[in-house]
Amino acid sequence: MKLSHHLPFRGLLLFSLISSQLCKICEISKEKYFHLNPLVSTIIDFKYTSGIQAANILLSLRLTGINNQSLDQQFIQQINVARKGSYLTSGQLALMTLALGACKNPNTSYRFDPHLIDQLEKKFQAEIENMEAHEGSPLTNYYQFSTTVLTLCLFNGKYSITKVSQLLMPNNKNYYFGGQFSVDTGAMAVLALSCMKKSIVNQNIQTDVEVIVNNIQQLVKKILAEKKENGLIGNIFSTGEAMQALFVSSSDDNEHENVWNCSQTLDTVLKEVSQGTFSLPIAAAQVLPALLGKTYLDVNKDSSCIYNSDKFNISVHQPISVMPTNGSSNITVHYSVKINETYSITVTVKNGSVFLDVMEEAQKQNETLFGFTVAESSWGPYVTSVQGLEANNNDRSYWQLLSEDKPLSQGVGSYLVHDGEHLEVRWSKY
Ligand code: B12
Ligand SMILES: *[C@@H]1O[C@H](CO)[C@@H](O)[C@H](O)[C@H]1NC(C)=O
Ligand SMILES: *[C@@H]1O[C@H](CO)[C@@H](O)[C@H](O)[C@H]1NC(C)=O
Ligand SMILES: *[C@@H]1O[C@H](CO)[C@@H](O)[C@H](O)[C@H]1NC(C)=O
Ligand SMILES: *[C@@H]1O[C@H](CO)[C@@H](O)[C@H](O)[C@H]1NC(C)=O
Ligand SMILES: *[C@@H]1O[C@H](CO)[C@@H](O)[C@H](O)[C@H]1NC(C)=O
Ligand SMILES: *[C@@H]1O[C@H](CO)[C@@H](O)[C@H](O)[C@H]1NC(C)=O
Ligand SMILES: *[C@@H]1O[C@H](CO)[C@@H](O)[C@H](O)[C@H]1NC(C)=O
Ligand SMILES: *[C@@H]1O[C@H](CO)[C@@H](O)[C@H](O)[C@H]1NC(C)=O
Ligand SMILES: *[C@@H]1O[C@H](CO)[C@@H](O)[C@H](O)[C@H]1NC(C)=O
Repeated sequence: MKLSHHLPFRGLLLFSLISSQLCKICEISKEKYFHLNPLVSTIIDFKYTSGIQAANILLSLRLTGINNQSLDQQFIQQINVARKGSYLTSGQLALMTLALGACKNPNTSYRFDPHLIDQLEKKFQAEIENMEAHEGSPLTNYYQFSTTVLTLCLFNGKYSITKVSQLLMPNNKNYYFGGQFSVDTGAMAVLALSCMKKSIVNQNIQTDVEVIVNNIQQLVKKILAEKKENGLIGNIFSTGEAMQALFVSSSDDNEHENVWNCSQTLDTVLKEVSQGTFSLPIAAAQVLPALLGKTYLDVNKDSSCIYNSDKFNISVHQPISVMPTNGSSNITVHYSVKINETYSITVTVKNGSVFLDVMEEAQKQNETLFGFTVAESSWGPYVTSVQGLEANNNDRSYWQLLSEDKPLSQGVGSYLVHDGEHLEVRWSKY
């Protein structure tokens, strides 16, 4: 009886071990490392980075071993300035903690600054309390909540495993923005849950493990359902973190290889790298670990990360190829602000302009209808108000960006506009 019960399980275990190894192979081969030069150059060009950008970058550099002591110090300094400066959200503090603690001895790493973990535990508690008081809505969002859990898990902070595994159920509304599953958010949750699963198994606590494994499997299904023909998962900016989630969960889902061709995804991402798609340092930092087969769970691997910066020509500045702009020509663009009514205008801007230039031109023409404000963020300018109407997390409102009625995957500071295009900012709920 016992034997027949155990045999199939052992077969399954063996199979899942093999499949997890197959998945690990999907990282860029050494001969192709030069493809990553534009990413690396963008990342270490740190002159204008904010604290949160610096955290994403340091984390990425340490995980991939593309740093040296002087670079390391520069980013640590920027992070410390940001920590002392303004109020930090849970996810911001979590990312800084991940970056500062990455690649240290796991037994001492969380002692690099004990206050960091204490503070993060408080941020976690505040997210929970907000969810309990406001119908399940976190203070920030589930991407940040998951990053916080992941960090507490990796550095032995305190959090309720039972609560988290209930909150990170795959049908939770916080995985969705405007009815659309957020791949970035789901991926971060899978990373957090996978860390939790590991620590539970290591401690031999069986409670909650079933819920956690089930959450991981369902979330991975949702992530894979967002895979496109060309191998991208969600969009180009979520693909790196989705790959991380698929790497760490491969042992929970043996069917990965049947539905996901990892090398196809890798090839497509590399093509986008060469086209300059990752011109924002934060975008480059988020995609880089996966391309080298690393995940955020490697942050406290036993060995400290290996320095291998000589593999890249990082001292050679090789700026990302930007589209040559035709300075002399002008283009005509249609722009609308939609609240309940639609207010439209046609403006002329220089060829090579971004969405923000169009908004500024429209504002010049009629301040009442097209006046707007932005706030600087790690991804560039974020539109906070139009016509004086302010976006607000508490009622899940935001200004959505669209072109030809389709949501954009870039912000107003990055999106290049085309002649004759119809652009819109729409008052929306997520
Ligand atoms: C949560 C989230 C949102 C929320 C933000 C509010 C909230 N409740 O937190 C909502 C749904 C409103 C949102 C809106 C948009 N988002 Co968004 N968002 C995210 C997500 C999943 C997590 C952000 C986060 O918390 N990061 C962690 C914290 C620690 O960092 P942070 O810098 O403090 O985070 C703030 C900024 O990221 C800002 N923010 C969020 N999205 C965007 C987008 C842009 C362009 C800017 C400038 C800022 C910004 O809000 C965060 C919270 O305050 C990321 C995924 C990712 N990979 O980062 C996408 C992501 C950043 N968003 C993206 C996009 C495209 C948008 C929109 C432009 C979509 C659209 N078509 O309208 C709009 C922004 C429009 C505008 N008004 O300017 C892209 C950016 C890609 C790029 N190259 O620019 C990402 C990477 C998702 C993706 N894979 O496409 N977003
Ligand atoms: C680095 O640069 C040197 C000289 O410019 C070149 O020979 C070498 O192939 C480059 N290495 C990579 C990985 O790009
Ligand atoms: C961490 O501590 C454990 C238990 O004390 C020990 O077995 C392990 O070797 C240590 N790891 C490192 C990298 O020092
Ligand atoms: C996976 O993608 C690679 C690269 O695009 C391709 O060469 C290969 O044939 C694909 N494999 C399968 C099983 O589809
Ligand atoms: C570290 O890397 C930076 C950026 O590539 C380079 O300018 C600097 O000389 C390097 N420092 C050391 C000590 O190698
Ligand atoms: C705008 O510039 C791009 C790239 O330089 C060019 O291909 C395009 O024809 C230009 N459009 C107009 C209307 O001048
Ligand atoms: C483009 O627009 C600017 C400002 O309206 C104008 O000064 C310039 O002459 C225009 N250029 C062309 C080629 O039409
Ligand atoms: C730049 O614009 C001028 C005038 O509109 C046009 O003649 C020329 O072909 C354009 N060059 C490119 C590279 O698009
Ligand atoms: C839009 O119209 C609805 C119904 O008339 C109204 O309740 C709401 O306040 C309006 N929204 C805005 C932002 O003006
Ligand atoms: C802006 O548009 C409003 C509504 O159409 C109009 O009443 C106002 O006169 C316009 N202002 C300017 C400066 O054109």
